[in-house]
Amino acid sequence: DRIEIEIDAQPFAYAFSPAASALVIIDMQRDFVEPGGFGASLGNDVSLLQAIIPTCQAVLQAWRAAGGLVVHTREAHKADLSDCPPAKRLRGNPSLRIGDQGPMGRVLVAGEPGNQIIPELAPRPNEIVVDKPGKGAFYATPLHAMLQGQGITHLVFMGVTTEVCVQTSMREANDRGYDCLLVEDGTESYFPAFKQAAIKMIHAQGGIVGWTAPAAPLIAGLA
Ligand code: TIU
Repeated sequence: DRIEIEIDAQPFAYAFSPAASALVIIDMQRDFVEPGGFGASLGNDVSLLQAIIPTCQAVLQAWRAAGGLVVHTREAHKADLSDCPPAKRLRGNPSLRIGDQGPMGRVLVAGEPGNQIIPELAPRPNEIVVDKPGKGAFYATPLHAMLQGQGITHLVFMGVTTEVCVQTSMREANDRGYDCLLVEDGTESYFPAFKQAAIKMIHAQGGIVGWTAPAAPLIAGLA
């Protein structure tokens, strides 16, 4: 399992071995992708995010076929909200606050219907699911220790939203020494201009945060 795959990416080619890499799918939960959840409560049009689901499915299928580790994250708080800072809960003027009862259960609370990964990308029993109280996947979670325990050095990111939880997680990962690739058409924002800007920020300055590439060369490389 030392095979190295090299794919065309920005700002230069990205090389990884599936055995030392994880696919990290950020927050593809109903709260952000379906009407009535947290994303919608903030005033966003969630249909934009639904468009990436087929691409995410295709990458996930190729990754699983190559035998790579898969990590799914969920932005999730404990039922007593002890891990939700008041600053996060009280900011702004959402129609529903974190912990409030909404159409898909309590907003952004672990175990509620809205907090589940969408069925199209449902985790398998052998895959890691990380509940994260912050925007970043490494803050207050066991993710880094789990990845280190499995010898993971490279992370391929997909999910939502590009400039919030995906970019925050990728920056956290970069600072922890991982070589990170963002799948450009496997991520989306409620603000298309922010997605484009985030992609440019990540690979500017010689890959200051990492690499970006479309799904097609990644899928071809894994085949
Ligand atoms: N609001 C928004 O764009 N995103 C979040 O609150 N969480 C994630 O990105 N997952």
